[in-house]
Amino acid sequence: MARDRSWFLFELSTPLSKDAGMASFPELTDAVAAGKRNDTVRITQELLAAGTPPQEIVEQGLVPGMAIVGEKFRRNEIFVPEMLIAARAMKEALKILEPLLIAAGIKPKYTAVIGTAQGDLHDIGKNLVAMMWRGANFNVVDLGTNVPPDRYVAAAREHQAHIVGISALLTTTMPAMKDAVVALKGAGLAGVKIVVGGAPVTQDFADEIGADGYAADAGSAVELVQRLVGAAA
Ligand code: B1M
Repeated sequence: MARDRSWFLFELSTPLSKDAGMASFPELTDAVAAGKRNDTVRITQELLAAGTPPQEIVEQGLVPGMAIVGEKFRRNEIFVPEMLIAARAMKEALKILEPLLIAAGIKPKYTAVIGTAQGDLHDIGKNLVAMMWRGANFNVVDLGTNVPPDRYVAAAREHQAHIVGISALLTTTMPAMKDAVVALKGAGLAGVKIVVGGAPVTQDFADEIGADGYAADAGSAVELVQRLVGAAA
């Protein structure tokens, strides 16, 4: 479903500063969405030098940039390479901001655990989803591939996760996805939402195994988890 972007257009036409030429959030958002690494770093540094709090730079500059990337990816307007380039730009800015955020004791509000189902070694799609969740300012704990059900449960408990994501690329590992969902539901972890995805997975299968959500691609996976935790824009 297309989201109302009128707020974003407003932001685009509203510079932060009255001083012509000063860095603004919309400029930063544009730079990330276009994967312009040097511009992203420069604007981030300029915003910091102007006294902008790092958290605002993340939430109002970088995250909206990755949201645009996710939406374009979902609509097949851009593809994996563009997405990776944008993520690289965001990562460079985060390298500058993360120490400042940590020093200020600021952490992402939501945590997501993600991994590929037991028996399955495919991780390209899972990594893209993890990257987009990070881009949406989730703390992401990546368990890697071939993850047995009890590891999802242990990690969800240890990290007090809001989301557990399970990816599967093989029809033969879809039953392991179901086992993980059953284990997570049986563990009685309050408030944890389970989301699934991967090429052979469908909404029907997700419903059948009792998952809380299904996403067909990394862009939709962001909207899904934001909706599930109640953080949707
Ligand atoms: Co494999 N492989 N592979 N493989 N492999 C497939 C999946 C296959 C379709 C190829 C084919 O036969 N045409 C086939 C599966 C058939 C089936 O079960 N239906 C297959 C097979 C059979 C196998 C082996 C069994 C081959 C063999 O050894 N005989 C073997 C299994 C190994 C194992 O896992 N135990 C195997 C091995 C491998 C490699 C190791 C060589 C390599 C994986 C490398 C890696 O991941 N690090 C590999 C690859 C690369 C592929 C293909 C070519 C590409 C998969 C991929 O990365 N796609 C694939 C054929 C194909 O798809 N064309 C194939 C790109 C990626 C961006 O898309 O992963 O779908 P995808 O992720 C998307 C969405 O699905 C979604 O978002 C992503 C981004 O939009 N998504 C989620 C994914 N996870 C999500 C989670 C979410 C939400 C959305 O929420 C949590």
